[in-house]
Amino acid sequence: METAQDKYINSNCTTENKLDKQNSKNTLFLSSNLYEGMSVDEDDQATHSTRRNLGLNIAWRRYYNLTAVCVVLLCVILLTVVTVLWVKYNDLNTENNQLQTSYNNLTMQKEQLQTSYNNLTMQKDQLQTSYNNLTMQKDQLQTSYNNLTMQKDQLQTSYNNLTMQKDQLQTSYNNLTIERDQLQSTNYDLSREKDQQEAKLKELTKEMITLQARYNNMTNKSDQLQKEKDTIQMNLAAIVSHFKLGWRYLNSKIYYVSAGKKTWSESRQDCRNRGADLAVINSREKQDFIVNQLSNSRAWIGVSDRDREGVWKWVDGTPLTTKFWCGGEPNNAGEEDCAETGFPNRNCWNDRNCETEETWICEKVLFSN
Ligand SMILES: [Ca+2]
Ligand SMILES: [Ca+2]
Repeated sequence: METAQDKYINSNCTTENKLDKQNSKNTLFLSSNLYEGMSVDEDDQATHSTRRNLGLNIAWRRYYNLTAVCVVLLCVILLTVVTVLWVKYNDLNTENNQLQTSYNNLTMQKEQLQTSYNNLTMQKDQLQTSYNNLTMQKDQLQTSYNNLTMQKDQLQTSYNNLTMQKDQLQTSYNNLTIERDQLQSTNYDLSREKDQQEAKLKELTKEMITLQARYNNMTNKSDQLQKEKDTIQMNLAAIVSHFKLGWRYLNSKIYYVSAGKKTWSESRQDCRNRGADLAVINSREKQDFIVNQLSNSRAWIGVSDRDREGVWKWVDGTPLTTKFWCGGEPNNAGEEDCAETGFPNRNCWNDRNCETEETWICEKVLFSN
């Protein structure tokens, strides 16, 4: 694209070419006139050389003068034209310089404007970005504002409810204050009564502790009595059940007198089969009791010297300390290693052969004392 500077330069070149052409035309015009005048003078000289030599010097002189005048005029005209052209050239040059200066100024202004335009464009982009950001922030703030407005409405509602509740509580507080004052007026009397009641309560508490201790003791005794009662009932039931089977009771033990007769060993085995053993007689009371149960019949008891002659030992492993031997017994007459009792009208023992068959008496511990 052709710039303004290029157009200006072309216009100056065109102007300069026109001036050169005009000068060339003027020069050719003057030269043609000069040559044309000189050709006429040569023809006159060739054709009328005789006339010129003879007397036409006046005409030649006139022509010469005329030519000189013409030359002078031409010089004046040329000088005038050159002067005018010089003035115009200077004017054009001055104008050209002014235009060049204006062009430079305009170029500089254009560059400044371009720079300003670029800056403004950049600022505009920045402003557009800022505007977008501000728009987004504004939307967010609008959303926050709407949320805060909704929360504010909710808080306002809550505040109104709380205010109403506060008024109700204030009313209740006032009523309670009145009641409190009334209660305080009677508090003194109640305090005195309370002190008296507390004193009574302490006494009652002591009595209650004492009674509680007595109650606990009674309860323990009651429990013990209940246990004893249960034990007695259980033992009584056991005694009754054994009594129905022919057993008899004495001091926590029961005794059974057989209906048939066996040797000492068979008799002991029968007692073991009944959960008992042959009777161990270690007291007068038991001796008398057993003899009474036998009704004057002889029966095996649980003592022998079968392991070692002369060393009598009970079936429970205890040694023989309390003895109720009849007079002269034990005499081991014919290898007698087992003992019997229940002689008619004789409350004593006799040693006898163990293989003899006779009645026996069993003893069972029913319960421990
Ligand atoms: Ca013996
Ligand atoms: Ca004997």
